Amino acid sequence: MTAPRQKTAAVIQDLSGFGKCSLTEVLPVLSAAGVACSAVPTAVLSSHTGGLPGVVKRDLTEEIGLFAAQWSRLGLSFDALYSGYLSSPGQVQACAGLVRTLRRPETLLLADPAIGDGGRLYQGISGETAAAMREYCAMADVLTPNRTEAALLLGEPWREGPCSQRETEDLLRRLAGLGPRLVVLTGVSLGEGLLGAAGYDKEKDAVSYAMAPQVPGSYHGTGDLFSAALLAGLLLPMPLQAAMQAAADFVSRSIRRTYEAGTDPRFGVNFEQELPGFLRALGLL
Ligand code: PXL
Repeated sequence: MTAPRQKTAAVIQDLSGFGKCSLTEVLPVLSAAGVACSAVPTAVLSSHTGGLPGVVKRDLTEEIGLFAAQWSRLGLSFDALYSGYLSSPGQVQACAGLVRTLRRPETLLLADPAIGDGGRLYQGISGETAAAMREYCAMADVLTPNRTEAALLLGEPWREGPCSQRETEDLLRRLAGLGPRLVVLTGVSLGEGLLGAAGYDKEKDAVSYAMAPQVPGSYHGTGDLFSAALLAGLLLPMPLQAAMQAAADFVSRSIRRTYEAGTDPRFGVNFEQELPGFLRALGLL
């Protein structure tokens, strides 16, 4: 018997030295799930910008196209391209160029439009970057916004508080209208003490939910962690709802561990020690 071919992914986002987000989360999660990863660091930062002062940053926007050109000359292709946080319109456009260069018909493009949370754009993300992200997201197969990003992508005002199931499903359909065939909206609650995601498959016109216990507080990097875990499941391949549930449980348990340890929420969550449980949920252990 021949072993199934190893899946491959290229991850396009920043390398933030401290604070666990972007590449320092996405690469270990995908690698643990058996995916061979390549990385396009769009910038190198001393830490993420979510409440940690004095960040030192080196932008690598120009290198994005150069990476794509070399990889294209090498004849490389990937089962998935995954883009996350991109910090300027030029960086979003460079990422779109890389996608156009490296994407094949069978490549799954996951775009996590990491532009905001809590009703606001992230510090340093401009309205122009958000507009460029909206245009770029039309290319994606899978879109994974949180509720703030969903409102920003659709140009709608932010509304605090829970969203009804009807409103959520309407939102999913409108996000799919931007282009992606799968939309997974995070930060959705189907009841007191639960938090998770709502998914929409445009081809099947099917909505599904995945809920996990909600942990108090707001922890940095959990959106990146969720999208990485979702992609690991989708590449197995696993059905959308099962991949969403495994990702929601993994994120919830990682936050629980961090909360119980009393770690500063800006320092990122302890996902490392939850990786074995996540791999069991994927049927890999
Ligand atoms: O997790 C999103 C993210 C990624 N990268 C950097 C960030 C943020 C959110 O603030 O600052 C550098």
